[in-house]
Amino acid sequence: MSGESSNSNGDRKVALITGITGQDGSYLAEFLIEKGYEVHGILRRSSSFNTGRIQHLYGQPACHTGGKMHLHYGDLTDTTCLISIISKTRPKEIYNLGAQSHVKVSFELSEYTAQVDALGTLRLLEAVRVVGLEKETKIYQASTSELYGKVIEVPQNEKTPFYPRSPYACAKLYGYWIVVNYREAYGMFACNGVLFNHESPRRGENFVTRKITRGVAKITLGLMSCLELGNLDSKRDWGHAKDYVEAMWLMLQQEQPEDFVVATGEAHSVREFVEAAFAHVGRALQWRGEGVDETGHDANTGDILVRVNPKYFRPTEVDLLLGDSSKAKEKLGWTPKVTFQQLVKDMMDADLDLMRKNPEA
Ligand code: NDP
Ligand code: GDR
Repeated sequence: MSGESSNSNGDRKVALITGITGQDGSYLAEFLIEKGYEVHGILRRSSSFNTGRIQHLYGQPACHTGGKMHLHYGDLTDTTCLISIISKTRPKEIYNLGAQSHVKVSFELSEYTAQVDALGTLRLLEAVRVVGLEKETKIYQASTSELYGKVIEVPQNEKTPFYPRSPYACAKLYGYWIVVNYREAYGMFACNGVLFNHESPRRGENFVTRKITRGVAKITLGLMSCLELGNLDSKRDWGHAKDYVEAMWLMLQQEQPEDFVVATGEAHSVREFVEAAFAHVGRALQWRGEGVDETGHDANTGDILVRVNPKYFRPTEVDLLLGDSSKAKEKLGWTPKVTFQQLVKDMMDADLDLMRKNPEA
C-alpha cells in the first residue's frame, strides 16, 4: 500500500462497515450498493455461519470478481487488523456499527462491552489517523438513545443531558465523546447518530420486539403456548431499521459533521407491542394480576398467552425513550416512513412466514 496521504480511490465511492452482519449493517450494505458504492465489511470469525443477513448480497457473482461487497475478517478488539483493513480499502466513509449491542447482556459482559463499544471506537478512529486518512474519510458512529437512560426530559433531543443506565450505555457514552473529541481535536469528519430503537424482521431474536413477533407466530401455529417477558411497562420509540440506515448515510453527505437524533417521535410500551402483535393474528389480550404475577390471557378462551418472568428484568431499567428528531428533519430532510402499526405487521408477517416454512427456526 502506498504511503500517499490522498485517498487513492479517487472518485470511487468506497464504504467500510463494521457490524455488517448485524441488523443495521445488512440494510446499510443493501442501501449503499444500491447507491453504487463498493462496500467492504468486517466479519468476525465464528464457529458457525454469521452471514445469514447478508448472504443474498455476498452470493452475487459480482462479489467474487471485484464487485460490490467484500468481507474482511476482523474485530473491533484488534487494532492491527483495523489498520490493515483501512489501509487496504482506503474508504471514503466508515460506518461503525459493530458492537456488543444487547443492554441486558452488558451487565454480564461489562468489560468486553467496554472493549468493543468504547475502546473499539477509539481503535477505529486511531486506525484512520495512523493510515493518514483523517482528513479524507468520513466516519459515522452508532450512538444510541440509551445514552439518555434515566428520564431527565422528554422528548429527548441533541441537547438533552445523558444519564446512562447500563454498562452498554456507559461504553457508548465513551464512544460518543471520543468521536466529538476527535472531530474537535483533529478536524475529522465524524458524526454521532443518536438513534432510537429500530427494528425489522432481521432484528436479533433476543431483543424484545423480535422475541414477541417470533413468540406470537409460534403460538399462532401451535408451536408454543406462552410467551415469557420481563418489564412490560417500559416505553420505547420504535422505528424501522430500513428508514434509519438512510439517516446514517445522509449525515455523512453534509458539509459539516454534526450529531443527530433519529426517532419517530412516538412511544409505546412493551405491553402495547405485545397487544398489537396478538391483534395482528386476531387475538385480543386481557391482563390479570400485577408485577411479577401479571399474566396476559386470550380474551375469548382465557388461555394464558403471556407471563412475566423476572429473569428478564435489568438491574437498572430505562423507563421511557421518546425522541425529537426535528434537527434531522430540518437539516437532513429525513423523516421516518414506517409507522408503529406497519412495523408490527412487517415483523409479524415475516415471522409467520418463517415459522410456517421452518417450525424449528
Ligand atoms: P446487532 O447486534 O444486530 O449487530 C451488531 C454487529 O456488531 C454484528 O455484525 C456483530 O457481529 C458485530 N460485532 C459484535 N462484536 C464485535 C466485535 N468485537 N468486533 C466487530 N464486530 C462486532 O446490532 P444492530 O444492527 O441492531 O445495531 C447496530 C449498531 O447500532 C450497534 O452499535 C448498536 O449498539 C447501535 N444501535 C442500535 C440500535 C437499534 O435499535 N438497533 C439503536 C441505537 C444504536 P456478529 O454478527 O458476528 O455478532
Ligand atoms: P433496548 O432493547 O434495551 O431498548 O436496546 P430491548 O429490545 O432489549 O429492550 C427493550 C425494552 O423491553 C424490555 N423487555 C425485554 N427486553 C428483552 N430483550 N427481552 C425480554 O424478554 C423483555 N421483556 C421486557 C426491556 O427491559 C427494555 O425496557 C436496544 C438495542 O438495540 C441497543 O443496542 C440500542 O442502543 C437501543 O435499543 C436503542
